[in-house]
Amino acid sequence: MTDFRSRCIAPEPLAGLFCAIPHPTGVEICAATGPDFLCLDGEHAPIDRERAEEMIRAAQLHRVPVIMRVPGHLPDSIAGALDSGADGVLVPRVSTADEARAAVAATRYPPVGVRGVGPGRAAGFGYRIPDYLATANSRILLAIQAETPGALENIEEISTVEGVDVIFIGPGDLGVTLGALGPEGRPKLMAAITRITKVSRAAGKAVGMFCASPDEVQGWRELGITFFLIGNDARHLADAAGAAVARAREG
Ligand code: 3PY
Repeated sequence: MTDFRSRCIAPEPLAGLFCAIPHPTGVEICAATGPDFLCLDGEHAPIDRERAEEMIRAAQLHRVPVIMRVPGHLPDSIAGALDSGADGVLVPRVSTADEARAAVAATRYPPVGVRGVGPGRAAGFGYRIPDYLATANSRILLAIQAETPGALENIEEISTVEGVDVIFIGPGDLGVTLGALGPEGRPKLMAAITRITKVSRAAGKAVGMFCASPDEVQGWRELGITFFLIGNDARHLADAAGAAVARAREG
């Protein structure tokens, strides 16, 4: 079976979900629906290290690849997710090539990077360290988020950083940081997304996008985007619950 990182790089179209409910049950419910991957939201949801490990375990029970959005690009933000067994990380707010290179280094063992060796869950709690060390550098996915004016300006340099696999666009943050909000801001936001996508694809990187709704996917695919995160578990639950109650009240 082709590993998850190879499928992302190919790039194969992939549909994933954010998991923001900080509990393994939410992950199991999402995993049971058969997404291509899950992404635990360690940037915006209250997921501590121990809970992240339980959530990763829940995804793996269903053989669904799982990555974690970490709080930043430095090793102390990234090590815990990988040692807990995540298949990769999504790193927010990468605005320069130096920050992208720091993220690459944090996800790779020496001599390529600076990741520290630990007998964590990923390495069978020490039992499988040699196997894990031999394969981790080539298996771990690194997706970085382009969501700031700096990323837009520096995308030529960022997209050529070796070891970055996916450039993931955060349209919410990009819109806010560019001051491109609402219908009036749409042309500016679209121009920014188009530039990031075209430059990144020309550099051979896969491009990802957050979509609040699956209806957005087709349009982005036509632009060359393949790696999608469609909403999050909390929002899907709220939408379904809200719709059920409204429907019941209609009689
Ligand atoms: C954004 O839209 O800015 C995101 O980061 C999606 O989670």
